[in-house]
Amino acid sequence: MKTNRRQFISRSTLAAAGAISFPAWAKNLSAGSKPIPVPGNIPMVISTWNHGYEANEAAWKILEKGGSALDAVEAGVRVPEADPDNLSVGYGGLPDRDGNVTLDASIMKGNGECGSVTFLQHIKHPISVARLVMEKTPHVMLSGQGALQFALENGFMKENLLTDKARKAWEKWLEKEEYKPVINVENHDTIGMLAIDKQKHIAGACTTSGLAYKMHGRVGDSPVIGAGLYADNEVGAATATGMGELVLKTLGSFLLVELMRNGLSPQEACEEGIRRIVEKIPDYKNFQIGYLAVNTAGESGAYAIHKGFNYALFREGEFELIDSDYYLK
Ligand code: SD4
Repeated sequence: MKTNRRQFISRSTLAAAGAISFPAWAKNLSAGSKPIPVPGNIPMVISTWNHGYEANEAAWKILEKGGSALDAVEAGVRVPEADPDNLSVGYGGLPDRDGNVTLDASIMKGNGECGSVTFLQHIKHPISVARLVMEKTPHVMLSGQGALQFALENGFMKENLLTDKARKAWEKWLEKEEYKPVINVENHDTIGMLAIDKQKHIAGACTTSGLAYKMHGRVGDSPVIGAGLYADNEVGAATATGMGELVLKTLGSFLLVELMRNGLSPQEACEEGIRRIVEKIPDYKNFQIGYLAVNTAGESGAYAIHKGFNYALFREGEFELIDSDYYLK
């Protein structure tokens, strides 16, 4: 799939034929109080990068049947998690500098329930462990050995996640041992996914093997609720990809949702989130960050520091891979 062009795949002529009716709930919204939904905007799912397209396909199957946003985002991000050719999520992810694949993931419902795992090893689907943390424990976050123990107790299999491809890449890296994140390349492909279901519930998921060749024990933004992911049924949701330290320093996803709560559109919120990084972080030019946001009306926004961030957007009659706008022109 090409990254540099918009793809339109029309799956439905219903919208064109006027067969989609304006949702009943939308009629109750008064102008000015909340965004007026565009007919057909919901259900919808949006996610980061090229691999978001295949992930959205899995999520969409659930959403179009009336399934929950939570089930959709979990099923969606499991696709890149299981893909051995994806060097930045789950199985096949590039290891830390000591050769360990360590995973971070979070999941959140718009009612505020959330769960996450950090620094988890040997489990192919950290997002499903994060969901169980949310559903079965009194906690939000489990880390490292404890997260692994919890996963094993709940029937997950212990696996070797370091593929030959990732091991070879790491061995090549060891020749120079130079730690330099490359903008938009191999270590910036976390999947962050946001969905709204037919019942207007919002959910998000974010999962990653983190930065390639990071220090052992490093945890990024993706499993930190409010940093890599945030969702609120009353406002919308946001997710982040890129150099997690910048997102952590500005608590990016929570910031975006609060900006939307204060009246900004998803696009304006993403731009303001990037502007915050630009203002606060002197060497921001050396790093890429991509933000995605949606509001309750199913409107979406995206913005990045550098050129090269793209995302997949699915809603009825609209299935696209889109290049994001960016700050450094
Ligand atoms: C991290 N934000 O661990 C993640 C990496 C990422 O695309 O987004 N890669 O910092």
